[in-house]
Amino acid sequence: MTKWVLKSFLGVFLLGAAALAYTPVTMPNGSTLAWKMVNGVKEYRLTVEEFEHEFTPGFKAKVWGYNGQTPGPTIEAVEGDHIRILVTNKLPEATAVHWHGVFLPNGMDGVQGLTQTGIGPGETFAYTFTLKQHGTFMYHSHGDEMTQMGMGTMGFFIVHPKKEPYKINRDFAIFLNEWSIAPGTAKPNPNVMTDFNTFTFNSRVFPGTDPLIVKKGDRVRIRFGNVGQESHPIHIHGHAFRVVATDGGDVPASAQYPDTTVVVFPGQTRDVEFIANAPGDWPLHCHRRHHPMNAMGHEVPNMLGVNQGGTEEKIQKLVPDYMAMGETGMHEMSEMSDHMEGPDNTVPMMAGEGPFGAIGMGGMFTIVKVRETLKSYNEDPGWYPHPKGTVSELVSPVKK
Ligand SMILES: [Cu+2]
Repeated sequence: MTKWVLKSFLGVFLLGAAALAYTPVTMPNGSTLAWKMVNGVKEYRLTVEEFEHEFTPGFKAKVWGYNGQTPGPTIEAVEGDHIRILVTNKLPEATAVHWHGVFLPNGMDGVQGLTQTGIGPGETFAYTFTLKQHGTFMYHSHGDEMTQMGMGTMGFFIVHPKKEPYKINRDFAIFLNEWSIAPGTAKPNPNVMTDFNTFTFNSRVFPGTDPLIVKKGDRVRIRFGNVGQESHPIHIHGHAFRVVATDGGDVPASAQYPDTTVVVFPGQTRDVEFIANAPGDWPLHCHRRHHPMNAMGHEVPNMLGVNQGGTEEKIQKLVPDYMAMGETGMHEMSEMSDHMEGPDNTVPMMAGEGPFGAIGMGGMFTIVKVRETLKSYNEDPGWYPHPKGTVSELVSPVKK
């Protein structure tokens, strides 16, 4: 398997890279699926299996996904391609893979029991079809969906047009998802319907999310996908974007409008584009208040404004991991987290250290780093060097 991937990856590199008629998609914290040509057909290989996934350093869980990744590696192809996807099932139960949004023969749609026999444990099925459209699509389990998708079986399926109407400089793809992973446990609980505690961009939580590195003036596309249980209003700072495509096709220019937040519902993809014209470190995050946060107990009593002098210590004698909500708010938690021992295998609710102190975020949060000059898109340029006189500053001493 490894040998095949390496060989085909080399094939992509040698045959594909020089001849690519499109800007390849960048999957922050993820990867693109290698392919090889077999008698005029682009052949891809997916193995669905269980493996350990890291959400951020110090926080791991056993999940299900494709080729050891959740989201699985992004399938990238071009309109008109004849493709074959070989799917091997290493799960303990049958599965099928649905190609969400892709126009194909009914029998290739990947719906267990309806359009095909389930792929049993240890079996490999082939899906063969020709791509008649371009756009951002997805693949995911369509057999025991609730369990399998709740465990992470999903990925992007991106089809580029034969000829790009204009040049995209940076093309990113971010899969949105939510999980329920109780602190100290090792598996997501797919039975949870509403009270999720882990909200992810490409199955990572901040501060484990890769930044999006772009150059000033770049035309940037970000593709979002969601096959989860919740909708996510994704917001960008410092810029306005337009939704240029959905999984149903391109949005005509006359129907596009500027916005700073795009809601991505379960079963949708949304492609947004903007010109990165403002240098800086700009957050890109879900705007639901609990989603750019990490795991927290939602049964915590509201202690805002309550003098708790000594109560927490007294309770901790009886319940060692007890933590009360801060009396001035929650930010004190992010400042405490560096010297406070939490439960095993989780991450502080608010985390990340910025150039001005604790950032106090988590979950669905990352940073778009726009720079006038860049050595490379693959190298984090560090924190934004603000021009003199452009940072908000203290003008009156704070009375303590
Ligand atoms: Cu959200």
